[in-house]
Amino acid sequence: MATDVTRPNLIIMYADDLGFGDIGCYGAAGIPTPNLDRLAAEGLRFEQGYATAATCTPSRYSLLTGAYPWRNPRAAILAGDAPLIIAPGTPTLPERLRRAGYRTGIAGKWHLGLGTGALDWNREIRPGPNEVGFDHAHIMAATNDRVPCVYVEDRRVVGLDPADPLEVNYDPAGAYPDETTGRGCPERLRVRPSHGHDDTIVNGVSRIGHMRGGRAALWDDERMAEHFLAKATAFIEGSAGRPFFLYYAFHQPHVPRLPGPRFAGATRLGARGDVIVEMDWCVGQVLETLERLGLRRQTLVLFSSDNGPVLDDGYQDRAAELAGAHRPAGRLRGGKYSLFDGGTRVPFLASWPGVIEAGRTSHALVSHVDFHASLAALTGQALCPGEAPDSLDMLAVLLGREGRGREELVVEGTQGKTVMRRGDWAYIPPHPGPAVNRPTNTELGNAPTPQLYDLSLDIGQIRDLAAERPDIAAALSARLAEIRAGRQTRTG
Ligand code: NG6
Ligand code: CA
Repeated sequence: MATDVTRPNLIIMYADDLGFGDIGCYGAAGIPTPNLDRLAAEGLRFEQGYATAATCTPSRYSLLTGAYPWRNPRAAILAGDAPLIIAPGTPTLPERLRRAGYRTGIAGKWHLGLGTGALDWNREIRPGPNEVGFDHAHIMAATNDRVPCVYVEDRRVVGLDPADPLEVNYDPAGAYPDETTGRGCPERLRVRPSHGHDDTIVNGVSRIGHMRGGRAALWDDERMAEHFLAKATAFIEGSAGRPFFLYYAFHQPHVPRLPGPRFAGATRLGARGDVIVEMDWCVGQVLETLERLGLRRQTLVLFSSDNGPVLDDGYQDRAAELAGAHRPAGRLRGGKYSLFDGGTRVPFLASWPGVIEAGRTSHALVSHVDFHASLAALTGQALCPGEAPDSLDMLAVLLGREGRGREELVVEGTQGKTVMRRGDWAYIPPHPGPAVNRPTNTELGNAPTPQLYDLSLDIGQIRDLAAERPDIAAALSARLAEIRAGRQTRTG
């Protein structure tokens, strides 16, 4: 069948905490990722592809809205019972594609909130993904280390027994009288927390937050990968004859890292390496599904990660001890939570056989915030002022037809603290807070004085040039202030 270049199927596969150095095609030696390597070999690999923030909720917010996360003060790591932070009616990416005739679906991690507050998990759960553009949604509410540990499909908790209602709260003093917690019963744990994560125990793993009831609906961590994969492939299969948009949001390699039995021991790096191999297998299964259905050449596949890597993110799974020579962020400094590039520069692949030339590397600066305007352009839609306010049309860059990407980009570490990228320069304003986050052992990039790095010469951000080039630091500082004060960065 001929390729329809105006209405290809679109798949965004989005890893959770996967670093710039974590997969083979980005230099990882100890973690075999043949499927992602094949995706890169068949398409385009980006050296300067960025998440908009160094944590999950803000990045995902930008991915779907085309807005920088710090424009919305609620776009911060959310509790599992937080309300939805995208207002229904917002022209999100799936909403836009739906208007263009696409069937839209999400399988996997949501973490953008559900409901409007005081959510009753036993009734219809809305608003949620179905209210902001997804025809079909099979999700976990937040993260795999947060309650509720259940799946939600199209506004309903899956498999809930009405006789055993589900209750959830995030009150630090909110433990239910009959609840077993990691704090109270550490002997019941099969993975112990290293920091936090000592509330409700589910499947022998203590989580963040309190929950009780809903026992028939509890997920099985070891089967989560195949669970979401089955939903993703069923969605593709169910879209026959109609262009589709699938947002496949992996839970790997976020904590707790509990690979399925086939993948336990797949690497020498412990569970963190093993779940990356498991995720890579899922990528391969999706590609195989496309091939089997004859859709591979009619599908643009984008793969990336919501933020950079972390080894110890709260459980004693030996990730740091077993990492050996593996550098999850590659040559980058910092990782998840960091203002340094390790926080946000992530694996970023685009593949569309027959349209994107195979096996190339792009050095263009590009961000997930650009998916919105780029895919709007691909599907022939114009953006109105105020819609997807920070998203730039980078379609030619994503398709490898143009080597020049963004001239500038604002990137968030955590809590609305930002970095200004322009050309090869990264300017980190003075930010309060510790230089290092001790529990995760991450260099955060906070400093009382401004920092300036030339990434073309110093990808590891070792040599601070702020004192040598105060002119550039001042110009970038002024530009950052201007963007942050404005309502959108896109003109026209
Ligand atoms: C932090 C959690 C961390 C992880 C993160 C969110 C603690 C001590 N740490 O607060 O484990 O869940 O939130 O990760 O609770 S993210 O990838 O979804 O942003
Ligand atoms: Ca994440």
